[in-house]
Parts: sequence; C-alpha cells; structure tokens
Amino acid sequence: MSPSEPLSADRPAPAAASPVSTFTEWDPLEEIIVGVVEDALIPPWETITPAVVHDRAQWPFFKAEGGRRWPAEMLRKAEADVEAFVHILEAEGVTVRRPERFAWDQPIAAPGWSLPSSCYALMPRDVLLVIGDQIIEAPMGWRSRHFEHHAYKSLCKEYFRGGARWISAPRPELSDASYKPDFVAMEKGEPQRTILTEHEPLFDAADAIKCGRDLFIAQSSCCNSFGIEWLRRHLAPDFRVHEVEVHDTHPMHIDATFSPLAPGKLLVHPERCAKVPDLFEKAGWDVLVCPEPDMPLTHPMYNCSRWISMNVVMLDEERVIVSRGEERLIAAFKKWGFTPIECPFYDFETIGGGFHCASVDIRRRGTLQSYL
Ligand code: DAV
Repeated sequence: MSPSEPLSADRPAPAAASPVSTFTEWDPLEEIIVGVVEDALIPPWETITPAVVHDRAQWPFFKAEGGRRWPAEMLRKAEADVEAFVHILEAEGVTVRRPERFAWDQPIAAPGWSLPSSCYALMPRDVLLVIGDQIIEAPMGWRSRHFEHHAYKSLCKEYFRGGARWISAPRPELSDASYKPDFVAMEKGEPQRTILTEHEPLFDAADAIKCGRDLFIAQSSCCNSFGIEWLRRHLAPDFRVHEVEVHDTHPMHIDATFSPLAPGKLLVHPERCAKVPDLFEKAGWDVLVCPEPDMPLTHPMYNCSRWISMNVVMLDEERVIVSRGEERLIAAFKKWGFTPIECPFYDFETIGGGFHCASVDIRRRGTLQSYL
C-alpha cells in the first residue's frame, strides 16, 4: 500500500448505488439470478427428506437414486424450460446472471454427519435472501444443501465490491439435535407440526417473502421459530418480520402458499394459508385465491406439488410469468388485472420448483415503502 493510500477504514463508502436493491415482488425487475440445470443431482436421502417429499411412493426412489444424476432426458427437458424463462427475462430487458459450476457429486461432511453428495444450483431463491441492499446467506435446514452457497460466491463478491452488503446467518451445525427423532409428517386436519427442533436458527430464504417494510415468513420443514427470531432482530428496525400461520402436511417455503404480487393484491393457496394476517384486510388488500392447478395429475413431480403453479415471478406490478398450461390461473390473472406471460415450465417443475424457486431477484427499481 502506498503511504498516500488511506487505510480501508478511512475509505469513503462506494458512491455508486448498490447493484443489489429489492424491496418487493413487483417493483420493475432489472437483474435476477437464475439457477442452472447442468450438473443437477437427485437430492441424497437425509433426515429431512421424509418431511419434505410429499409422495411416500417416491421415498424408495430417493433412497436408491439420491446423489446420482437425474436421467439425461429429464435434465434436457428441464434445461429447455429454464432457457425459455431466461429468454423471456432477457427479451424484457432484465439482466440475467447464473451461478457457477460446483462439484455437487463430492461427498460432504461436518462433525456428526456425512452425505454422499450435495444437490444442485437449481433454486437460488432458497439460498440467498436478498432484501434492500443486502444478501443474506440462509442457514438452510438441509444437510445436503449446506454448501450450496458456494455456487453463488463469485456473484456475491462482485455485488459486495459494487457496494452491496453481504452476510451469512449463523452457519448451522445440523447435528441430530436439529431434528425431532422419529418425526412422522402430519396428516391433513392434524395440528401443524414440523420436523425441526429449536436447537439453532434455521430457515431457507424462500420461507420468507417481501412486501416493502413488511416481510412474511412461515415455519416449515426448513424454518423454525429460532430462525424467524434471528431474522426479525437482524432486519429491525428497517423491516418488520411477521410469521404467517400455515396448514400444510409437508411445509416447505412460503412461495406456493402466500405471495404479495402487487400493491393491494395477495395471492394465497386455498388451504395452506391458514390465516391471512389482519394487516392485509385493514389495508384494503384483495385476497386472491389460487385456482386448482391444471397440471395433469399424471405429470411426474419429484420435489414439489402441482401447486407450484403459484410460484410466479413478477416483471413489474402487472406482468407475471406463469407456467404454460395453467389455464385457470392464467384466466384468473387476467380477471385480477395482471398481464400473464406464459412460459413452458412443467419439465423444470418435475425436478425442482417454479419460476420463483428457480431465480432470485437482485435489483428492482423501487424504494423502501410501507404497503400495509
Ligand atoms: O407445493 O411443493 C414448493 C415451494 C417451493 N419453493 C409445494 C411447495
């Protein structure tokens, strides 16, 4: 360092606006990360799997095939969907970034546990909670996803250098103490329960959803109340964190349950959203109940349910990217005043999630406001 160069503590904060800035699901989208299908593995069987895989008939598949590559034909079709999504985003002027490749097939371990592999960089929404000008690496409850953040490190460093804030929530131990022993998923009608203990803070970024000053989050198979409390204190006083009550036998992430899509418009699952927080009614919001998905019941789905239809991405407060074939939802969006943009996505949904899962917003043109 030359004598004239100031110590880093004396350097002025970057003058440029942060490359990371997002407060809502609907401010005009400028930059987004979209996951990659390449190298994706079937998630290895682990303690949390029975709590998140809806269909018991698939458990033997995960036990036998977990850690291997998905069949090439499935990956090829999923990749075609994701590229169609990227094409739409780019055609609308959105900058699309992609995670880097990572050796998902390497065995992983920490004190007390080990697994034959990680999973993939298919679903950035789960890994990074981007809010305001900060990126928070989520303390994920899945052992197999403990190192997934690595695929996003180059991007995070670049955004940090550009002026963003970047932090990791306390890295979880994920020892047996984090999971209830002998957990059995609840049946419909039983009181809500999840597999996680309160041993340490846990959440996936997709367990939370933004709505200006208010952030909504629900407990799930990968989010406990300790995690919610960590986020509440971390984000105060700029953001208010509200827990949403859900009723879901295999709860995972809020973005196919409860989604504030535009000012005054909240999309909810007809059954999973046990109670819409009073705030919305007081503020005069419309509660839009998602219609039954059109995806054929015979369509193969490994990691999520047909309600992934709800898992949309807003380009702005009118234009919504929605899965081709979801005719009832497309008609409903038109009736509710949105402009649907259809994109084929069923084959990506087979191995992963929807548009919202497959991406994470980095920058939307907007300011911090209260909508409730
Ligand atoms: O319906 O399986 C998946 C949500 C993924 N982010 C479902 C919920």
